[in-house]
Amino acid sequence: MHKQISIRSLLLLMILLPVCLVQAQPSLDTPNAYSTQAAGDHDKKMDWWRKARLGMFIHWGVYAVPAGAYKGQEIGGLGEWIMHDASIPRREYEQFARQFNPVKYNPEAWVRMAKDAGMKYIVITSKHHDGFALFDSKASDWNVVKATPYGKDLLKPLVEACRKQGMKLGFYYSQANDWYNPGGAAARGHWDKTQEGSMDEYIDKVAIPQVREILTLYGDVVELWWDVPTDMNRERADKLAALMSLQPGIITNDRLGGHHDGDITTPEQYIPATGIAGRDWETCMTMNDTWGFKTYDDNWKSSTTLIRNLIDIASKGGNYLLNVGPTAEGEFPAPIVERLQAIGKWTKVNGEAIYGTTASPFTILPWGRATKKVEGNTTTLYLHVFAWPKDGKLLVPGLTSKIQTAKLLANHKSLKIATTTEGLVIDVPAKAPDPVASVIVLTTQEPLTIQPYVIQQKPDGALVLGAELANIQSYRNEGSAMTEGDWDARNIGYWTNPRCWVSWKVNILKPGTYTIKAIAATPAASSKFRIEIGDQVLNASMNSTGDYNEYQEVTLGKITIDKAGQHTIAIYPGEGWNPINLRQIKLN
Ligand code: FHN
Repeated sequence: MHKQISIRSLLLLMILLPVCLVQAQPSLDTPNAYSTQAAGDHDKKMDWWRKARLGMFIHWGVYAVPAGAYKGQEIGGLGEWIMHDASIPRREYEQFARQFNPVKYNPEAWVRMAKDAGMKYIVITSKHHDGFALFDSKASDWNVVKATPYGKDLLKPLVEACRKQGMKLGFYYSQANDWYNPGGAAARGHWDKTQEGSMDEYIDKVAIPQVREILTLYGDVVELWWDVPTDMNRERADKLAALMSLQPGIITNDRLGGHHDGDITTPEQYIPATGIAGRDWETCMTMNDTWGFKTYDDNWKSSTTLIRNLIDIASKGGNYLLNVGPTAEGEFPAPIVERLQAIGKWTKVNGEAIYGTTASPFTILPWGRATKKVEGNTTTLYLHVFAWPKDGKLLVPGLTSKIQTAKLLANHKSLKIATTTEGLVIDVPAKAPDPVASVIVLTTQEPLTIQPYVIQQKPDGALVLGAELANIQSYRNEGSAMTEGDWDARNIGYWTNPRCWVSWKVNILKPGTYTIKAIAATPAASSKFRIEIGDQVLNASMNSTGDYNEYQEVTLGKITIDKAGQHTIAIYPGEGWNPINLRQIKLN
């Protein structure tokens, strides 16, 4: 499992926070791309993207040559940040370009692999923070044609392959951070005199012409993926935003800076707990721990995790932009190919339950996720079952609408159903059709009625409140509480915002005084929070467990519940709160 939050993500949050504040009070005098469009036009523009659900991100550049090592030393962090992280002088970094010769580059094969995985669009880094352009730029010689032995534009054949295979293509462009072209920004300042210059000049002479190039030389560009708005004041951002008129229908993200919030919000390396209300959003994520290729990063997420992430994201109404970091020779590393194939195998059978669906109507499903489609007066619910029931009965808690049909998506076999006071019970075969996620399709002509999920106290008095059963109150883009990790070991993580809180609805059979324990982790010296049940409040705290991944059982104190029946148990950050990963609360 990956770390809860990296320093870099924190930096990004800090950079984005002012953007969020501006978003709360949109400026009316200077329109942004989103606000200039009528709602109907905007929906039309977003239509293909909302149906797509899965895309491929490609981070490729000169950094694939050092591939994470410099002067014989492994440089920690992200592969594409090596120039910055190892403070490599410009002249030395240029040597890597002289070795960048991707003779095995086969864009036809790349697009085929994306397509076979079920991906509907590709976004490639036309220029990353090292300033190196993958295209034949007239604005800077620091590009693949002029600075490498390969000498050919890398975007052109990709555009061609996408056109042939019906794949949509978008470009990532690092508009502010540029560690090569003079005047470009750098997160912790320049380390080489030759980087220095005027940022306004850099914007006018490099960024603007280059963005114009990528928007005019390559046909339809579906997405402009800005990244990291360091020092992007309103004036600089406005100039770049104005270029979007070169590609009517282009979708932009929220990372340009200035007052531009774009069309989509882009959680990085995490899945928001409850989606992002009122916004289109796209989680971008690596398959291991780096975007750009590193020879020694073997911390691969399993195919199961990636497929379940896709389902989780679709169930919250978002898109998944999954990253590939090709080698300097132009190949996808074998673990990536293997994962793309596994994703493709699953989407081939179950794509109907992903593409063109909308978010789940359920807040909590103890065994997996759901997606939905509405056509005319028919609602189709797709139940993605991760934890297949051992007793052959799948309870869909709280679902009381009359269901017309129930079948397995994999083989279209009908399933027997019964409506009970607890919800819909589906008779399922003993063995899951797919151990990763099996999809059951329900249809109804009735409006959906779903009762809230209530956790029942066990006959022995124990009450287990798992992360997967929590109602999570999180806030868009400000850091949020969310469940993450493997299905059987999930936690509420990224709980960086003290305004976020979590709760569980429970049914107490036996009133009494209970000891509350948590399974949790935090690297902070301590963290303080409040547990509330009705008017009972327990001020609790935990000490450091050493790391976000080091879970310990901690006793938090006692609380009295004096009445049987339904209660809400909530946890709020208190004075002295520090982020924690919370896997479980238990009352005994
Ligand atoms: O710094 C970059 C990073 O290298 C990578 O490109 C990611 C992808 O979303 N964006 C930035 C960090 O937010």
